[in-house]
Amino acid sequence: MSDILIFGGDGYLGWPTAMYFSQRGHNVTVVDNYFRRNACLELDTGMLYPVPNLKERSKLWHNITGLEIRVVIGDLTDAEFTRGLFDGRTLSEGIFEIGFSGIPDTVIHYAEQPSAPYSLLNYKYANKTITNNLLITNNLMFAVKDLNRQTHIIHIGTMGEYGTPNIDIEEGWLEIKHKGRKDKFLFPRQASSLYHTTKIMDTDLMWFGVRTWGLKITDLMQGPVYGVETDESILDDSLKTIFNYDEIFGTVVNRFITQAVVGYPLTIYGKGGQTRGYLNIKDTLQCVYKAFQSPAKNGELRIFNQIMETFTVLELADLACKVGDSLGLNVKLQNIDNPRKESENHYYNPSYHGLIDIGVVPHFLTEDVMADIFRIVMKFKKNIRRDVIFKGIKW
Ligand code: USQ
Repeated sequence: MSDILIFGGDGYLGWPTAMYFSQRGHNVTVVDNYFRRNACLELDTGMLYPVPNLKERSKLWHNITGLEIRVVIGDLTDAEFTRGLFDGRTLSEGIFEIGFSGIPDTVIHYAEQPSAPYSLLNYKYANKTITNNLLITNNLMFAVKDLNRQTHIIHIGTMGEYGTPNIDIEEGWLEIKHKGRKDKFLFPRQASSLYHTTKIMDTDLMWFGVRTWGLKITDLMQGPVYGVETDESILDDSLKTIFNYDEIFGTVVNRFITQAVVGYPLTIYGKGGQTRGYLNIKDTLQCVYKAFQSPAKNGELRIFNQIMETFTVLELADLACKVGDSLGLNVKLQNIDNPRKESENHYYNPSYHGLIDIGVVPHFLTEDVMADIFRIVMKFKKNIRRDVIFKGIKW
């Protein structure tokens, strides 16, 4: 049994990850300051269904499974608060119950502002994204450096760090030959949003920590995630993760399904040739778990590309159309002027075998899998707000 700290335990991926680890017998503590919920409220993004707060979710989880997920509410940009999670102070202040050693074996770091459009709303949201994301990563790094260098950090990066270069994308590293000599460097990064740029900066911070202090870190370069249910959330409707379909926090597959359900023509940005690597939310959990089971070594920044298959936006729209029609919906598509600055027709050939090599078994986006997500969204059709689907936040 391991002590696992999950930073950002209230988010789309954080809460399902907490249940996944708890179900497998680990001592799980989630930390969150409700950044995402508050941002949804502030920006009036709407949600498919209401989600109980962390304490309520944890109580429900305990009632159903007999297992305990500890909850700490606090702001990880505060270095003292973060350090308290590693040196037993928080324990002595009575936030943790007996059982938590105060020395986590693994920290899973999801506590970041995850939306590209949010980061480009205006300079204030750009600043919030930069300060939140970089301070939390830096606080975590220093806490581990000063208080326990055996803690394995699993950080969620993004495939967006690489952008869409005209060469094959490797898993994190590239060997370069130059004037008869060679060396290995981080793969060139060129993000197309400020949010994605903070993830590049995270990687740079962590690479510094690994080189200088011998920290052990896994950085998972994740593509856009889709889906709702996991094997744990199906135990009760109120254990479902937060599901956004709005322009700011909704990712494209979840958005297209929701749009199809309410008869809103699918919002294909530009030509729709943008290709990305996608994964089911169930695979995020699997990938993080496998990375935890076979940790990086001290002095290693291990990078995996966390995607299972690639699609263009058009391919996703066609799939949503086909599946929606088979469920009796009349799905329409529309090409709208792309509010983002991104290539709409580009080379894309990322490598992504590292996670498979350590045992991940992918779920693919088949018609059946998409139909299951459609059925869940259809159950909540009355909650879907058309006015939050497209606002046109420009880069
Ligand atoms: N897109 C549309 N129509 C829409 C929404 C999106 O055509 O209504 C297009 C976008 O222009 C983009 C693609 O679909 O080309 C993916 O967009 P997205 O909003 O699903 O994903 P993105 O903004 O890239 O960000 C999401 C997560 C982020 C994560 C990233 C992985 O929000 O946290 O890091 O996926 S990746 O894209 O690989 O960088």
